[in-house]
Amino acid sequence: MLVKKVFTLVFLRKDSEILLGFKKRGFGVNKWNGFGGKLEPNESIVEAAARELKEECCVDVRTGDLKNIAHLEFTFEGEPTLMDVRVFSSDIFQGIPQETDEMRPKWFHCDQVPFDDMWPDDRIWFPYMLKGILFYGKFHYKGLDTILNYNIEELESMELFYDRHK
Ligand code: 8OG
Repeated sequence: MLVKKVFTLVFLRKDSEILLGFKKRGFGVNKWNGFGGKLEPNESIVEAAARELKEECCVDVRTGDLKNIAHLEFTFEGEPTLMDVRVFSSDIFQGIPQETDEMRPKWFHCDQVPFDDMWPDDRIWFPYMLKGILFYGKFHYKGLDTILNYNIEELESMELFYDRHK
């Protein structure tokens, strides 16, 4: 039996750029990624997404301006945890990204995403996100560097996907 843990992941977009943060500590340290983390008690997923964005790079976003664009699942060989990552995007936000204890934010042109310094799965699914295709991605890892297998399913709607996966 896998124990599911839910995480959020937010990408801000501006013109042809995407905001990434260089993780300074914890899980995924020294990698560029979107902003996110675990839910707090009594918090909805989208509330957690907005809170984590604020905590990690000092930018405010209204929950109604966060668009759920993907569902990712990560499993690790020999480990009982399933990481359930809800991915959001927004081009409406308030404030200028600031460095915090956890993240150093930087805007990247969408053609210059630093995949060599990111999770190995990101180079597989970013193209879907950057083309605006909704998707469900599953990745099975051995350790933290090797993808043993994966699958990506394009989705017509996230609502229909979650209806199916209730
Ligand atoms: O709270 P913490 O910072 O540990 O949360 C982990 C964050 O990293 C969360 O936003 C989900 C995200 N994340 C993973 N695995 C992967 C991955 O393989 N690729 C990307 N882009 N993000 C990931 O946990």
